[in-house]
Amino acid sequence: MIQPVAWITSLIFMSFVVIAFGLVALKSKGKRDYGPIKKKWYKARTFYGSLLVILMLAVTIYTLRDLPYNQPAYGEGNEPTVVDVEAYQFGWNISQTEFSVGEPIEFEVTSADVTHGFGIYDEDMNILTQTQAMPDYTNTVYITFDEPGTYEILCMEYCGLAHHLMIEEITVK
Ligand SMILES: [Cu+2]
Repeated sequence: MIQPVAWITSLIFMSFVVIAFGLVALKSKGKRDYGPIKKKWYKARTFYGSLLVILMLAVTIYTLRDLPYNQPAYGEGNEPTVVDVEAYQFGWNISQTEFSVGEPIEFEVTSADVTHGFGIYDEDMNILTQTQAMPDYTNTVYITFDEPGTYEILCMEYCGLAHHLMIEEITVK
């Protein structure tokens, strides 16, 4: 069924192309004065081009005026709980490990030695969010837990022999 349909459709479109070529070939014989047409459409091009530039400029200025985004991630008056996280070989220093459902949290993640990975997993070992823990640098990651439970923080970057021991639990009530 598809084969004949494709064949007929192709034929129809091919005949369109042939007709278009034929028309252009026929028309090309006649002499026309292109001066006025050219002038008219150059004017139109300048007009629409300028309009586009002005429009895009306005849109760009309007959408980028808030950069850099320094407003709070959860909106005004809804400041997240700031939690300091420091990864080290081989463990985590976390300033707070108990949270409430619906509480916006901002993890400020850094490392004391080498690069680690900060990953938060739920009880089924699904990753919820992650960022790199880098020495002399702080990465911010935001999360709001929707469900109570015990969540695990695992290192996501191989960082040495006891990398697999970098496990920390956080509780959400
Ligand atoms: Cu690590």
